[in-house]
Amino acid sequence: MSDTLFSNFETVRYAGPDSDEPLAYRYYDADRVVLGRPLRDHLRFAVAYWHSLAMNGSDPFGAPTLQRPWMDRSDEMQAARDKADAAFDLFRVLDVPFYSFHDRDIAPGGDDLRSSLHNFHEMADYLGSKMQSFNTRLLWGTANLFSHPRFMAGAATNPDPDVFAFSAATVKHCMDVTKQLGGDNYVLWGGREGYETLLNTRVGQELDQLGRFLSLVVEYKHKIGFAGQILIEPKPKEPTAHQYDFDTATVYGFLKRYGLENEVKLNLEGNHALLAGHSFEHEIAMAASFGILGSLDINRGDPLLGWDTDQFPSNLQDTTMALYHVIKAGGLGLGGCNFDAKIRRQSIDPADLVHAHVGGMDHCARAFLIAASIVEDGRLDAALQERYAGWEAEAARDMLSGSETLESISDKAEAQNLSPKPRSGGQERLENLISRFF
Ligand code: XLS
Ligand code: NI
Ligand code: NI
Repeated sequence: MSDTLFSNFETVRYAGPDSDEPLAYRYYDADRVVLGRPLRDHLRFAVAYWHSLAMNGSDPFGAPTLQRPWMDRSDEMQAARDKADAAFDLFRVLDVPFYSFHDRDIAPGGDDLRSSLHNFHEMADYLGSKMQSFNTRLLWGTANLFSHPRFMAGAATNPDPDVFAFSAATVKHCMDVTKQLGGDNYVLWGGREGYETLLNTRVGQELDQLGRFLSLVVEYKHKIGFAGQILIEPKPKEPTAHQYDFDTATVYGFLKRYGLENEVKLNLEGNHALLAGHSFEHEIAMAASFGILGSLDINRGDPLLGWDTDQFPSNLQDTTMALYHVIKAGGLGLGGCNFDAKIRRQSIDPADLVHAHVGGMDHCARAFLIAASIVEDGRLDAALQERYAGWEAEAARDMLSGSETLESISDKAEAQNLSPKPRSGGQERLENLISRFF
């Protein structure tokens, strides 16, 4: 492999919290065993190909600011190979266990379906050969069904059946490649699956199209014996005004309607939670309670802005509480912490990309360690235990088990002439308890 953008960087090492080195892990000691497993296996960090290799810094008001060597190659397939070489060199520098991609991040689209698939498979083989000599594995694959103008009115929800078919073919091949590369998950983010105005939209029909599309994906997963998870990534707005996969609760309702709640889990993103008017921890706790927590796109948004800024996570309390709920849910399993996060448009040096990931990984590791200590301490758990203790009594459990009716409950309540006394929720006491861990 010839020189890449990252050849000058050594592999970043754990140096401990007191280190002054600008590029070192202070908390991410990958082999450190916490709650019975090494940090590496709890966190399962992934680099997102689109933000870190494909993104060029353009925004709605300005031209690209990031000029990467592979971006001005006239031979697009050579550019894709150069980009892949740089990607794996970045993975080496970070010593990161996973990566993730869209089909269009790793290979240029052609003019039609056949040429697009051809490019994609050729580059998948190239990545496969690189993965032989690197430790970095594939966390998930996905298809970009939103950038090309053919998808402007949606992919699965497009009024044109040919776009549905084009999308189905694209996803089929992307699932094949994800399996070929040993990916642990296949993700569907809704992209353009939503609408701008009801004047031109039949929402009922579009939801049925989306439900059918997802059923086809699940059937195909079983047909090819893909052992990974199928994940939907909720997002409430952007690019369309009304996205069908609004948030955890909406997606769960959708999965139930189409009978897919035991087949599909969620890839939850911090910034998307914020756009939905929720917190990341809310979305995680909701998904956990439905049994559909799959993986995390660990990033942050700007609370002052209404769009998806996809910044690297840096709010310690937010990340800690998010990871606390992940631990309480039993961990991420086949999922991971994917940095669906991009450097700012002025961060034009290759070093900025390295700093961003090292900081992000270290931040999450630190948050995880704090979350683990809250779990080990047990006082937060004990407070909840105590608050709900009334439900342990047999008479209370009967009300939930189906053995009581509204009438029988009423009879008993009247016989006891109930007069429940309000009890404090103790929020400030619990907030004070949590702040002691920081
Ligand atoms: C966009 C989404 C996207 C998905 C993958 O907002 O977060 O990046 O993670 O298609
Ligand atoms: Ni996002
Ligand atoms: Ni995302």
